[in-house]
Amino acid sequence: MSQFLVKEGVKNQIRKGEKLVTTHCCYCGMQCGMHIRVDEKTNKVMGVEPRYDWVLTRGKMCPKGVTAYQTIDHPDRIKTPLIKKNGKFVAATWEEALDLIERKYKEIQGTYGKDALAVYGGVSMTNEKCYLVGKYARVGLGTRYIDYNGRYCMSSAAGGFNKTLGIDRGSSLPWTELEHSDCFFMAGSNTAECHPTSIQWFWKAKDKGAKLIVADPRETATARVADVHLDLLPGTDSALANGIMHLLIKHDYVDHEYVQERCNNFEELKEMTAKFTPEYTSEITGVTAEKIIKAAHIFGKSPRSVVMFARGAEQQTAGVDNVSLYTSMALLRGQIGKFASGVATFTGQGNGQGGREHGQKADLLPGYRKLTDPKEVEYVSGVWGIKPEEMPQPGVSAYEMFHLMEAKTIRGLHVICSNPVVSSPNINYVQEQLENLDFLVVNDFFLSETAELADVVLPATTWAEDEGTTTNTEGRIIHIRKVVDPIGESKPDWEIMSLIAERLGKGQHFQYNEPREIFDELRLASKGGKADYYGVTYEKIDEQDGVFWPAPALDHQGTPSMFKEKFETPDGKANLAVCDYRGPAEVQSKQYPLWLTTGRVVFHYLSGNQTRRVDFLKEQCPEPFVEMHPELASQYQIENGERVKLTTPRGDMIAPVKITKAIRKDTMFVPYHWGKKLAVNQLTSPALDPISRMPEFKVCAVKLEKLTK
Ligand SMILES: Nc1nc2c(c(=O)[nH]1)N[C@H]1C(S)=C(S)[C@@H](COP(=O)(O)OP(=O)(O)OC[C@H]3O[C@@H](n4cnc5c(=O)[nH]c(N)nc54)[C@H](O)[C@@H]3O)O[C@H]1N2
Ligand SMILES: Nc1nc2c(c(=O)[nH]1)N[C@H]1C(S)=C(S)[C@@H](COP(=O)(O)OP(=O)(O)OC[C@H]3O[C@@H](n4cnc5c(=O)[nH]c(N)nc54)[C@H](O)[C@@H]3O)O[C@H]1N2
Ligand code: SF4
Ligand SMILES: [Mo]
Repeated sequence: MSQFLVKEGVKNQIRKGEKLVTTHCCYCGMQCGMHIRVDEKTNKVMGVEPRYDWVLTRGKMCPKGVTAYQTIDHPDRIKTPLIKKNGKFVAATWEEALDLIERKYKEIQGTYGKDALAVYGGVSMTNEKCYLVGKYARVGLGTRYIDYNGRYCMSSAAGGFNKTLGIDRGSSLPWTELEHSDCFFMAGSNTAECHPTSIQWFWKAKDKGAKLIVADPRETATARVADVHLDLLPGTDSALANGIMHLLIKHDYVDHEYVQERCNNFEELKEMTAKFTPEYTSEITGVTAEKIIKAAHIFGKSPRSVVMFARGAEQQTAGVDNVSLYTSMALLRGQIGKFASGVATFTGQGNGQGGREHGQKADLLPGYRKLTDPKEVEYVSGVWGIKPEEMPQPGVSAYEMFHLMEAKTIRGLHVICSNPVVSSPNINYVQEQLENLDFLVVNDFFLSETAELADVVLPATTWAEDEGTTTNTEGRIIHIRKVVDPIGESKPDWEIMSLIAERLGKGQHFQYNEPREIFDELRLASKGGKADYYGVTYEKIDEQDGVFWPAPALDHQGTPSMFKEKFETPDGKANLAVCDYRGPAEVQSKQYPLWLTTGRVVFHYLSGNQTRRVDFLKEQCPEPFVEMHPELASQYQIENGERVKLTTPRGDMIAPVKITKAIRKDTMFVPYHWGKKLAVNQLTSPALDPISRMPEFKVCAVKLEKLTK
């Protein structure tokens, strides 16, 4: 096996009468290695074993991962297509469901044009499926309107990386190098709860003396063990990063040779950061000047540092600026392109990296090819067997599609692998738009809040019922293996899309017998693009236990470390970010005097449609809560556990209070894993980053009320 494979001396047990199928967890971007235990006689899933010899996660898994197998044959699984009749779902055959979809799609497109249908994808699917969603929209339906749930997740990281480094690969280094780093600067990442199995690498480094700096309005479990916790006001990351860079320049921690040879804009950056003195930075961020200075010295002195961030810094209207500025901190120190140093975002969903490379985005084709570039369009048209002029134009971002539904530009929607009526901002508005559609189709394996609104629900398979690949948070492409046959009459999404395309007369473009054939087409479609998968084959993935993209040729082993020689910008140099501080879109007022931020807990995953059905996870965390500081609670005479009301101009919710000193006094935190009246997204702001079109999930102004008994 490969040089990356590490054995820790622990062997997985194989029990009599069982087989182990080697695969990866279906949830977050860590993609922990696991074996699923299957009864050889009945072919039923029995349980799970963490995989000790998987190089990145080494036998570690979190509570979601070890219970994920329980969702495979769960009693709530949708086992047949469902058609809504008189407001109620009725079980239907595939023929009936496809007949109806064909009729309605033809009717809508016949009357209002091709673009009246839209597709809303997701990245809990394999690369093969994600790739096909883009092709299904553009070739199968012929619509320009396609976007996906990663818009709410990785889009600001993508925007910032493209701007500074010229390519959107979530990590510049393989994470197995992290144990050799000297300093981690982590902004807006609740690492211990959201990427739990990555923690082992930080601890390994810490045991050898590495320093940890955490920027988060809350004292998360990770912030608690940090050398400096920068407890910033939500939405002020750009000021903080500018402030740190001011000090890196002032104390001459800059790697001048590197900056001179490999970066643009240093003088402009110096000018911009001049005003971000510790005092001015402290005024904006609410972090004391002492802490900012301490952090800058630790970071500045570390020979091998890694700047890392997650949605806390990215889900803001200044998300792209924040990513660009934090990345620039690493550039000033000359860290990107060196061993055990660099920059990385924590990828959210299991295939959050791969799923954004292959054409689910409104303006991108496979391999990160641009829909606005005629040459790129010509190339992909060739692979897809269509004429370049048949390729639809770029569409709009996920949230902006709801505006087009309101305007009746979009009249039919196919949601594949997302639950937007829970996960979008301002969901009372979103629900209204989904209810007003002429026709809504949802592919899911559990009846989500969004599926409840559908006219037709198509039973998809879980990750364990199909083969494919995903690309983890490092950029490593890995193999997801089929464990059992599809449950009930469910079908993998690629098959469902192919069946519908066939009905619409596009069957010749969707002739696949198995996922490998789709992967081979993806390899070709991405060949020569930025995210080049041409040299990646299933065989190579198995041989090497993962392949890092880009791998542009069949004899190429992949690229674990990026930017060693040059950046992917036109001139090969990185662009240092010159961005002033821009505050959040919403300001506090007398009516809405506090800040609300939102995020996750370790026991639930995203909209909760999967994890809320697992008894153990439900028991650990049955409902949302409002985290607040004891001083804020006492100001409002609120006690721990008491139910309070939160209101913004968009909606309100009632939830119990969790009093903790581990949060700023002016900020409250609510996890977002529940729907309907328990959904915090009734409150959140739909203001978008101007470049990435990412909503500002992490900051809005809110009113807190004690309920009269
Ligand atoms: N348990 C669990 N793990 C998950 C997921 C899950 O749902 N549950 N989802 C996966 C996915 S898709 C994603 S995207 C990732 C998300 O992973 P994270 O981004 O780590 O998770 P969040 O809870 O969204 O936000 C992280 C932190 O940002 C902080 N924060 C809030 N506002 C700000 C701000 O203005 N600036 C800064 N610097 N910090 C701020 C919050 O206090 C929070 O601690 O997790 C992945 N892993
Ligand atoms: N307030 C607030 N809102 C947020 C965030 C936040 O931090 N705060 N974070 C945002 C982020 S980072 C994200 S990633 C989004 C996620 O938002 P969503 O995309 O809504 O999240 P999921 O719950 O993963 O929805 C996926 C749905 O598809 C189903 N599913 C899973 N795998 C498959 C498959 O292979 N095929 C099909 N057909 N279905 C499948 C699941 O059952 C589930 O119903 O939420 C965003 N919303
Ligand atoms: S949710 Fe993430 S950390 Fe937990 S087991 Fe799955 S991949 Fe690993
Ligand atoms: Mo995400």
